[in-house]
Amino acid sequence: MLKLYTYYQSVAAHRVRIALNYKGAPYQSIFIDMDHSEHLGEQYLHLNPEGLVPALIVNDDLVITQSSAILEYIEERYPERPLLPQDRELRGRIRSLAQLFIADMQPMNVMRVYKYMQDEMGVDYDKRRAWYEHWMSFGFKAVESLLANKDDTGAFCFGDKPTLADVCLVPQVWNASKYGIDLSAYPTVRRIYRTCQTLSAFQAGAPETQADLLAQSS
Ligand SMILES: N[C@@H](CCC(=O)N[C@@H](CS)C(=O)NCC(=O)O)C(=O)O
Repeated sequence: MLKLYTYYQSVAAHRVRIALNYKGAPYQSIFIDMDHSEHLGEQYLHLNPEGLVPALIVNDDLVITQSSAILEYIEERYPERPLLPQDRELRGRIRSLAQLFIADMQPMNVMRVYKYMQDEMGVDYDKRRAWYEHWMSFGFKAVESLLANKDDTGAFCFGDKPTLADVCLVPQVWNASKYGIDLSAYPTVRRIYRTCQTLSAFQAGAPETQADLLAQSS
């Protein structure tokens, strides 16, 4: 069975959980407590020397890191419920939007960057917060303009079925909502987010339903 090293609040792990659940792929979650720096412990660094979550373990020994590589692996291994369509050009556009979240937005919003800003550069909370708000608005503005009033935009980012783009949109919106970013200027983004939330795969991948969070409140 696949094993996923995950942490409930990790945006990158959130994407992977949604995809695994959408495919109905059996997997075991192994929780990494990032609040207590478990991702920087010797055991986890042995798996992923970058100390970043998620990591997927295949056949008990192969480690795949990088959420976009993991998503592509899942798509190839479980083609039955595709998250990428047959149409090559459309696949290119879906990957492009997915990368906007994976490669451009999320890296502006990671613990190690904030820690470095705070501990090594003396950047105070308000300035770190301004950085986060700036890059999230910058990203969501671009996403809204790519999706609003476009023929291809349907109930989801591309048409009426979820794709990798939706799998990547939802965790970034979840994160922004949790940290109080005003999303009112992005109605299409919010509408698609709400539609995704009605699907069981997205619910099962959500931070609120993860055992590591539930264990904290029990
Ligand atoms: N490019 C990586 C990024 C992974 C990443 O940034 N993970 C965050 C959680 S969302 C993390 O582990 N951060 C730990 C840290 O910043 O120290 C991917 O897409 O998998």
